Amino acid sequence: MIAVDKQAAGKARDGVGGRNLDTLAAVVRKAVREQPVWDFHTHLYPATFGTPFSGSAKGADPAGLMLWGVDELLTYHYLVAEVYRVVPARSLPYDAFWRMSKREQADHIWKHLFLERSPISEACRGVLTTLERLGLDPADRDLDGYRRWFAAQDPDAYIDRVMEIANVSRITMTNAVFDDNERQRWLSRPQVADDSRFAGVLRFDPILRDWPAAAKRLTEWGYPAGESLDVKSVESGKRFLRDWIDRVKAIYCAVSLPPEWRYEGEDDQRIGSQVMRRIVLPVFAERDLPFAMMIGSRLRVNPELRDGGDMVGLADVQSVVRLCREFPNNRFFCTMLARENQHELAVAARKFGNLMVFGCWWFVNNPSLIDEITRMRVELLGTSFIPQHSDARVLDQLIYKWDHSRELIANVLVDKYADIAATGWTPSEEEIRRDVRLFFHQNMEDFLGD
Ligand code: FIX
Ligand code: ZN
Repeated sequence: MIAVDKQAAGKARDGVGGRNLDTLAAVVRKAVREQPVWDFHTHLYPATFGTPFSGSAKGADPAGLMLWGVDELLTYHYLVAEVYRVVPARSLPYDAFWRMSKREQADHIWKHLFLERSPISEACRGVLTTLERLGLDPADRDLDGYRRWFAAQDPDAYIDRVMEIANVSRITMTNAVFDDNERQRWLSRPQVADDSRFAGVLRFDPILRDWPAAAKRLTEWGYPAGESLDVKSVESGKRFLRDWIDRVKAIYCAVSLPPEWRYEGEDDQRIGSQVMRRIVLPVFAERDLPFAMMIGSRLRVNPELRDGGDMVGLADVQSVVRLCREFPNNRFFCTMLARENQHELAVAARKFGNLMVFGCWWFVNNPSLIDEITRMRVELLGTSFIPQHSDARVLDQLIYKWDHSRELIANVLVDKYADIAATGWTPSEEEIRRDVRLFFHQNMEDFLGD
């Protein structure tokens, strides 16, 4: 038991210091630092999916899906959007930027966001944290020096190195099977993802975002389906999901949905709601697989920025509530992109045990908002949520995404444990480690129902 004298804790909290609270804080920070995390959502791939940058290995694959190294870090779509704030398109037309090599794009971003302005945005700071944690010195500001270091790394071994530094136990992929490049890699090499470091997730956005277009593709792929949801189309849709759940060995299935997405209930005859009710949720209930909904991304408001051109919009939590109520045999993971949706979503999770809130997604994955959202969720949900996912698109990003989030989550937990310690209820180190394991691993594993 950590000896925290109630009075000292009370006094300490009132700001007159308290050696005991320091002890408690040290135990919490150690527990958070040492707990391996099962990363709930990333866009990462093993080297078997090919890599445009082969480092010390042979055989770079320009269309490869494993992204890593300093040039990928610098050309992250967050930074592409940021550089177009300081070098507008009239100075560098978008197509000219996209015609540049990855290295030239990285040079452009390094010059304008790191050298000519202080790299204080979260995405810029992330590059520096990653370099520093890899043992490179950001003070050198020597991009070519950093490149030489990365060029000496073997991609497959480097995955282990990054997972070790970030203390990530398992990486959950996002297998976007409507993406031709990815789908072909699965079809041409079924064991392409046989790598225990990575877990598969079936991502199938078009089926819920645009059924008519999805039905055309399903038909091309041997799943005859029409715009109207006749019995044959429903069966095809279900067969498609079952086949790909098996192919990617999905631990859950996921979509992102626009802010306008609505589910009005069992009488809602709009095509998207019918697809949800008649194809998607029945298959997931049958396969006992949770369904992750990432809601609030308005895609390509500036298509010239490609992945950097998406933005946020206010979404409807009541549609999630209706699904949880109407489908009690389905389990739902949910994260929302808009800051303004976070409170209502956390309250909704208090009402439905089949709803698990996760992560500070994308535009709320910033220190001030991670703190706000995590603090509110602990106050409303205790230890029964998944505080974060990395959403890493570049392998090395695991390092900074978790480094920054662990610190912020620890800050919240230190305050929350101090509050209960002030009452005399002092958690033991084991209890703190148990709670931290819930946040970083067990809640996910339990909700997956493994
Ligand atoms: O829909 C998603 O999974 C989003 O996370 C991505 O599409 C987005 O581009 C991203 O990288 C956010 O961090
Ligand atoms: Zn994502």
